[in-house]
Amino acid sequence: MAINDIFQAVLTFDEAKVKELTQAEVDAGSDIDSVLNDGLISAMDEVGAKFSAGELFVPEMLMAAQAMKGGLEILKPLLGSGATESKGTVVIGTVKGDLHDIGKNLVSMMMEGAGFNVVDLGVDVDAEKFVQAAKDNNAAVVALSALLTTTMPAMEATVNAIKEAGISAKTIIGGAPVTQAFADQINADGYSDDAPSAVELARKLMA
Ligand code: B1M
Repeated sequence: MAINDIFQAVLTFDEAKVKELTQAEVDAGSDIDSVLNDGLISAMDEVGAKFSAGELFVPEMLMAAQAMKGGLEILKPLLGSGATESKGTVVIGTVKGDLHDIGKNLVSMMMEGAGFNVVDLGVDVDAEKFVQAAKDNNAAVVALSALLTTTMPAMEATVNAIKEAGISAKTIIGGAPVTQAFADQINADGYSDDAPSAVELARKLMA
């Protein structure tokens, strides 16, 4: 019941309540996997489904992600300690020359909400930094964001650098000017047009 309350609190964007309820579950010694998967992650899955159905929009998705993050911060020290299993590492960033980060942050938060270990490199990230981070963190997926047509070539440079470095991580790309055709052209492993579908894509590529 209390875990369902966490689910509802995320869906009503109530960060304070998510934190309070999550802390109460931790204090009560509840199963962390269940708090994460049935409380926080399923709520974000629901948010993703509502977004895809046109029932929620970007600002609401950001508020839900922020509320989910409140709970995740409480669970984080317990994650990776054997209490629960990470679903794999995603290295994410906005490519070189590009300072737009709202969409990238949303993807990052949704990835975290889905249980992935996320290494967020921020904005204006060059190819070498992506390669190094993918190596250092044994990334399963490297996610690239670009909002400018002028920075799309930096995606190609990054995808090439990752492949040339012999890293097995899958590369996925997104951002307003990016298309599936562009992903095919630069040999990226996948493209998604919004945050929930980026999560689905990462899940598929890691399966
Ligand atoms: Co800029 N900007 N901007 N801007 N900006 C755009 C992108 C632009 C379309 C505006 C316009 O002219 N109509 C235009 C680009 C034109 C083009 O290249 N075709 C533009 C421009 C030109 C510029 C500057 C060059 C302006 C100037 O200085 N002359 C400059 C560039 C700076 C730089 O990056 N070097 C610039 C600067 C800025 C601000 C700093 C002022 C600010 C950014 C603040 C920030 O991000 N912290 C800004 C903003 C806010 C925008 C608009 C208004 C909004 C972008 C946004 O956050 N959207 C934008 C116009 C618009 O889109 N209406 C515009 C909301 C966000 C949730 O959507 O990022 O698309 P989005 O993310 C989506 C999906 O794309 C997807 O998921 C998200 C939703 O679920 N997605 C991914 C994103 N990344 C993904 C990665 C994935 C998967 C999915 O990985 C697998």
